[in-house]
Amino acid sequence: MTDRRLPALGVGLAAAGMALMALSVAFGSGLGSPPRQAAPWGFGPGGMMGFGAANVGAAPDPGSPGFVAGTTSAPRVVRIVASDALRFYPDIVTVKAGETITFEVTAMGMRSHEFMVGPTAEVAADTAGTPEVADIAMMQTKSLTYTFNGPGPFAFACHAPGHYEAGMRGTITVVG
Ligand SMILES: [Cu+2]
Repeated sequence: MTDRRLPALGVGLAAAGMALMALSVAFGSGLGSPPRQAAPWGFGPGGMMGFGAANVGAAPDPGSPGFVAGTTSAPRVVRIVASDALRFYPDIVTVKAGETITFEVTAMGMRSHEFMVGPTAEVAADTAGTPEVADIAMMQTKSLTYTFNGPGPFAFACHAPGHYEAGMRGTITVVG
């Protein structure tokens, strides 16, 4: 598999981008968030970089204009793409201390994935009882809601066989 990683990455990103456009159309007006003026990723030169860094969530991050902290009764939605290249986009999510986040995780490609979130050590060890959604199949979206109490550190990961080892993980940055 290693020798196929690079071409697979390009194809996976292109497919993910196109599918994200469809997602944006489908969900762009949901949840009372401000309407998007434009897709936050690009297809032109540098598009891959822009895509990787883009906030594909439905709502502004902490520190951004319009940010509203998620609560247990009204979680903030963060959308995560799980790619065939065994990566999450974005792979860094910023939350406010104490925030409740609903992760909407889409398997953008042929592979099935899992999404686990919680304290970094437990996520790294795949500890039983750590919040997780499993068997996110091709083009399927599953949701997981989690409240980030305490200073962390927190992380998320896919523990489908071989995926974590290949680097399919992300970090949560908690801000005060
Ligand atoms: Cu995976």
